[in-house]
Amino acid sequence: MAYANFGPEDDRAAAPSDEATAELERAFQAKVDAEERIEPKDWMPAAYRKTLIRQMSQHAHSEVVGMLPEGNWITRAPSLRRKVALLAKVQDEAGHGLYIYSATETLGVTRDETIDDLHSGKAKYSSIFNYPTTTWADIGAIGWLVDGAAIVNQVALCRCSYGPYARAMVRICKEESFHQRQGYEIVMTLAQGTDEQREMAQDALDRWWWPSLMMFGPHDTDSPHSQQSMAWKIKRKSNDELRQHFVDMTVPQAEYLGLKIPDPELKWNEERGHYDFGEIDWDEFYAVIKGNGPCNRERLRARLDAHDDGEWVREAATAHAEKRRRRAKKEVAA
Ligand code: BYC
Repeated sequence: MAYANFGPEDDRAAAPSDEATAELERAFQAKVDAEERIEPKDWMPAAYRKTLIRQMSQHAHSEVVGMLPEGNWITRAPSLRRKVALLAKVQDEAGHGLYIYSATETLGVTRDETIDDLHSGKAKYSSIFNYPTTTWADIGAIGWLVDGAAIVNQVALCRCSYGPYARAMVRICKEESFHQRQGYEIVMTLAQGTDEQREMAQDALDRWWWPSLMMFGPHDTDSPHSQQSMAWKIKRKSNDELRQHFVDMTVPQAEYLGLKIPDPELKWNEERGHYDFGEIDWDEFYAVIKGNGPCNRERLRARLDAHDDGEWVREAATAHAEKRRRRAKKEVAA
């Protein structure tokens, strides 16, 4: 169901004159510049709506696909306490996906449409979830680094100009901060453990560091959407600014753990007041987002199977809703 009573097609159907459209666009931009939120029933440029549908649906897909690498370890968590925390975290990610799918529906697309785009490979999801979780230390590294990077990105999105997205981010960030701490605590326990455990923690950091930096997207100079999204205040900080913030925040955390970030060029730059760091392997990034990462096929297969397996639930829910609707109609008639 779409909440808004207009969609991308209706923008065209309404077809105001060029002059009227220019005036609407001016008023829209003035509202954005005045830091007022755009709400679902407000007029918005078709391209703003399209950008939000793209980014928000891809964000929702990331939350849902993001359950898979960690879900892989629920049955093998090393203690009951770890299992309970991991289960809660993975369930939170499902909830995040659902809030963001709902927020995306306020833009006039249905959940079925956005999910079809994921299943057909048209819509992306975050590159990070195409890497395998081969040891328990990876669960720590995901919480610490992946949720850590997600928080940096999402705190900025709490001030996004589109109301439903910004509001969804507030709760999501609170939950992500629990996720980040549970991950950091796992890595800390390993880093303070036996030699073998310390090696596991270092190995996980070695494998997850660079993919975590890739989560922020291409350099600003290579990011086709950034300029417009910043002008519309969908994005508040650029990809490179957020990446730098993440590096600055995470290096002292690694130092505290006694772990080494796998980047020989990493160095504090007194003049800039930031860490300098090495270049990301952009060939790897683009291969992963084009569907050729280590686990892309496996992840999509798992989502397609889950969708097929859930067919009976959707059918039963629809039949139940239909029965209730018919019963309510009969009661009104009686
Ligand atoms: N992976 O012009 P750009 C979580 C694409 S889940 C894949 O900079 P934009 C969690 C980009 O889509 C939270 N694709 O784009 C869950 C675009 O392609 P399209 C995940 C990427 O949108 C479970 C093209 O590259 N967070 O926390 O202005 C367990 C050009 O890029 C990536 C979000 O989804 C990437 N890393 O900026 C644990 C955040 N980077 O769409 C944790 C919401 C770029 O034209 N999204 N691309 O085909 C955003 O903030 C922005 O969309 C991005 C990219 C910063 C990611």
